[in-house]
Amino acid sequence: MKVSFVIPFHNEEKNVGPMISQVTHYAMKQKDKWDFEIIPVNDRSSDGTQKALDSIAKKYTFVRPVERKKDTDAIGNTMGKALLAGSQKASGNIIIWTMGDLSDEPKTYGEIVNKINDGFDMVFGSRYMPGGTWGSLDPTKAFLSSRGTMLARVLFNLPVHDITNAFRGFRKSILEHISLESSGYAISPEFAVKAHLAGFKLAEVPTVYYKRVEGVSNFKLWNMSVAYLVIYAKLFWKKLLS
Ligand SMILES: Nc1nc2c(ncn2[C@@H]2O[C@H](COP(=O)(O)OP(=O)(O)OP(=O)(O)O)[C@@H](O)[C@H]2O)c(=O)[nH]1
Ligand SMILES: [Mg+2]
Repeated sequence: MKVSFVIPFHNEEKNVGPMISQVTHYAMKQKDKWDFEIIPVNDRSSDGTQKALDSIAKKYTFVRPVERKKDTDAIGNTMGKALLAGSQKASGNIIIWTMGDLSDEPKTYGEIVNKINDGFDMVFGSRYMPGGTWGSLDPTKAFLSSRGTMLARVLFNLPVHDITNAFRGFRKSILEHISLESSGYAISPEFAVKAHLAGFKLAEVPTVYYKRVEGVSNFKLWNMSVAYLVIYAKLFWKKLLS
């Protein structure tokens, strides 16, 4: 079994080193259970992110960065495409999406892998299930993002509580059955809902969210709320017609 950690980075020069060491440190401890690789995906960073990634990749062969220079996305946010590009490069049978600003709890990685080994196809690090917490996340953002999943639970009968967070693990093979259209953060709910509607088994494990300490958030609350609603409307309409 091999786990590919796909990590998006955009202007995260201060977080690149600590993030890659954090994941490496955790994954090395699991070496007797699973092999791993790290696929950082940087696009359009104007700071030293790429330089930092290149120097780490020179030292560690399990770090295989993807650099994406050009993008034509209208809203200028390519986090979704970055996650997909990294996932396509992954050689592991399990992929974990985890954020480059150190917002995810490493202990959750192992819990996600265990759940996938129990037979689930996509497992979320969940801030909103019992036992999970949104930690230092801004309360307005926490409120809206939890409502985002609540709406998906009502519309699509989703069995989990946190799909607006990209943090999750899944079998790489799912990607052969699902095509994703969102380029930005809406890829997170889109992927979850499409996997559920396609019959894949979804589960969740509690996690804690840490607000970034270094760098600047790329997340635009209003744009993203609209993008989430648009993708839900499209998927709901498709469900009604099917
Ligand atoms: N490759 C790539 N990574 C991105 C892009 N936009 C955001 N990211 C990365 O995706 C991760 C999550 O983005 P954040 O800006 O922290 O957004 P967020 O976590 O939803 O928002 P905050 O809670 O405010 O931090 C970070 O590691 C970013 O560097 C992008 O366009 N391309
Ligand atoms: Mg963040």
